[in-house]
Amino acid sequence: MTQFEKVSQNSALHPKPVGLVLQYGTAGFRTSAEELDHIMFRMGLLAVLRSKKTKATIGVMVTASHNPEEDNGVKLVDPMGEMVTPTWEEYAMQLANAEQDALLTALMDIIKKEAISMEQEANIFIGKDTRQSSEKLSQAVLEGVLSLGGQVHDYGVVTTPQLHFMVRCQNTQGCYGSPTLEGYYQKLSQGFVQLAKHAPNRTDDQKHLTVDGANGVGALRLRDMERFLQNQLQISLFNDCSAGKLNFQCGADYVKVQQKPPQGVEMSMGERCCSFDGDADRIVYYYKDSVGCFHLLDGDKIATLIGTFIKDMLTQAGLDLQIAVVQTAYANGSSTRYLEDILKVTVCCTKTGVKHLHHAAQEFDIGVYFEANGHGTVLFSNAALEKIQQLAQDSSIKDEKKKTAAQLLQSTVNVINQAVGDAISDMLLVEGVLAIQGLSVQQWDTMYHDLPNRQRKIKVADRRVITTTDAERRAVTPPGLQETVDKLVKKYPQSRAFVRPSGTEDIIRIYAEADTQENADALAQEVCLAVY
Ligand code: NG1
Ligand code: ZN
Repeated sequence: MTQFEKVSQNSALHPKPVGLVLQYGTAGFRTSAEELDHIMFRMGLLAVLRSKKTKATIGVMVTASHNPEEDNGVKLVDPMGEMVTPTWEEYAMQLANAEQDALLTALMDIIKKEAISMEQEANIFIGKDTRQSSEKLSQAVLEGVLSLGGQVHDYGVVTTPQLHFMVRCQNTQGCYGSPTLEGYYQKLSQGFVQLAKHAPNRTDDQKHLTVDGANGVGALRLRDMERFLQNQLQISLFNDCSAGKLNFQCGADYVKVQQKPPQGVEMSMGERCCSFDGDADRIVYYYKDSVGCFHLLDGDKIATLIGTFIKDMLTQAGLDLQIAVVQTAYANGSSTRYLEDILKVTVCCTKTGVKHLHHAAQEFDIGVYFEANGHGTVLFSNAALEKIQQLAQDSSIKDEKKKTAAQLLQSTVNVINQAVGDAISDMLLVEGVLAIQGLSVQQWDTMYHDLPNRQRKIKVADRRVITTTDAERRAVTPPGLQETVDKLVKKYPQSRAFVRPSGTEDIIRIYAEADTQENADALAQEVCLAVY
């Protein structure tokens, strides 16, 4: 049997429902788990082609992140651990949406367009989250890969950022780390322990952190990692997968959107808490103040903390490297103002979706990028990495402050997962920075005050009727919508609002911020009415 006959035969075991059309959105394919079997098999096929084309290992992650347990999804991971390039998102859709009898033609078409040599070997890394459907769906990916003669390493249940990390390690011949869970835990924890050494006299309270694992994979893998942290962090883990439902009334997305604490977490006053999302690529922090009032420290606050720390260290180390913070339209207006006016760093705004932020961050020596929802990381250019490493290893430096700053920068580099936003890695960096700077969560919170804001979503027949420009901050169609939003915004002090179609769900999202919560809510409500 030829390879293609095998594909044809096996694909019949993963039939596509006639007429079903799915989009490769911001986070890959994502929908009800029941609709995904054929998609998984076909993404296995596509991963093989991508691997042959790039002559590198490609990742396939099965997850629907913060979405409900009943959903699932899949995305491809490119050789350096980034999201797959846009042309290949198109191929993903061609392959996924080809009717059963047209699958081989669609496959051949990609092979021809990309001039892929089928002789080339292919290596695929597969990972999955804890969803019940993930087991069977990742098996379908595996069958797709094997049908087209690819080799597979199945990492089983890992966080999304762990799979990205493995792919990057594998394709950089170990320069980035070792492509194993052990390698991941070792690299990140060593970076963190080095940071923590610069804050020697912390009390147990200061070392204590409450973590909401969203009943997902992040909880499991954080448990594995604890033994590497040398008691520098004392974690109380809740929503740890033992009983509750994934993402249900817990997790980073719930906390950020609802602006309230997750269920199932014991929080005492003033205590530092954080929530991961369902695949542990997002994190938000929060605490309850002395009168029981809830305070959220989201991706913007994390970016600001990290940006400030790195800038300080660069100054102390005497390193002239350009640092920028990349945000989206969802970034709180106060954070943007703080970064530009007080911290005086370059701030860029891109479209929603990590790939856009990642791309923009690559333009700088050091690019800190975070979505307000807590997805983000820091990218260092090769030149920046070299300068930091050289300085950190330079034994001729006599200036202690300079030497320490260089070493702290080097440890910061080690703790960061540069492949993609990573809740565990971001948590360790935040914990390290707070420790070094001797900051409590309340002190961190006072860096700037968030403008009250409200996010809403509405179902519409076709979300594509709304198109946007200016990093999604202005609506181009339907005609008249933006003018109405502009008029509404004028009614409220310090306000801002925008409307955009979601890239991951069949909905329209509305965002509003203003001087008071009442005004932010009222503005969001009025904008919702304008969209209907
Ligand atoms: P959409 O559905 O396009 O808004 C959501 C998040 C993004 C990003 C992606 C991928 C918000 C408002 N949007 O995108 O930031 O994280 O999911 O998971 O949080
Ligand atoms: Zn996620």
